[in-house]
Amino acid sequence: MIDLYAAGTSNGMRARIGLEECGLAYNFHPLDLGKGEQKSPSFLAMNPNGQIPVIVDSDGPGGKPVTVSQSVAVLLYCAEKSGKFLPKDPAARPAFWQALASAASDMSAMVTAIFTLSRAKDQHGPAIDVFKSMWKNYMKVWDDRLGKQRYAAGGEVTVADFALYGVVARVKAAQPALMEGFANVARWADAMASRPAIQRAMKF
Ligand SMILES: N[C@@H](CCC(=O)N[C@@H](CS)C(=O)NCC(=O)O)C(=O)O
Repeated sequence: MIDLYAAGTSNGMRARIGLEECGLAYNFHPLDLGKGEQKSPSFLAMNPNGQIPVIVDSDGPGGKPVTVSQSVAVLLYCAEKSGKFLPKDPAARPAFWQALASAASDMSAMVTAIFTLSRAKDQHGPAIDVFKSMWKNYMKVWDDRLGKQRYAAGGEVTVADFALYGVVARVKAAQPALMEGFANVARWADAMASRPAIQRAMKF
């Protein structure tokens, strides 16, 4: 059995989407980040960074327990364990790696910067504008790509879609202006949102 420790943030959503989409049974342990539950000694023993998500699989590789943090590592763990959502064709893998890396680094970094600076007590207007502009540049590339192909890495759903959806869904809810003007991303996001596993995963 897998234990998932998460909250309803982009990274928490990613992990839960991975478990639901891959059909892996899990116990869900919601954490209240506002109360600092992610900094408790028992949680820090699982992830010294003090951040969600974390999964603990009592039946990991070789039948041994394993603890995994980092939302994209959790997605890849779920994909490998279930044999789903990783491209099998070697020719399709570079586009997959690229899509996953963009979602994991470019998109997540921009969202973290924008959300963190927006919440800060001090004014950071010019810095936020720089990050919003970078977000829009990345989104323009995603929008062009999703105008030519159905999913993040090509014609099939992969964990890159789940990584990207976690970020896009969170931004759409928290700062909808950042999603304006990207019709192809919006269409893709609607298709992702209609998946039953994603609907189950989003109920935090
Ligand atoms: N790179 C990590 C980032 C994890 C992360 O930033 N988690 C946030 C929520 S989205 C968190 O736990 N924040 C609470 C804190 O830092 O105290 C991942 O992808 O899992």
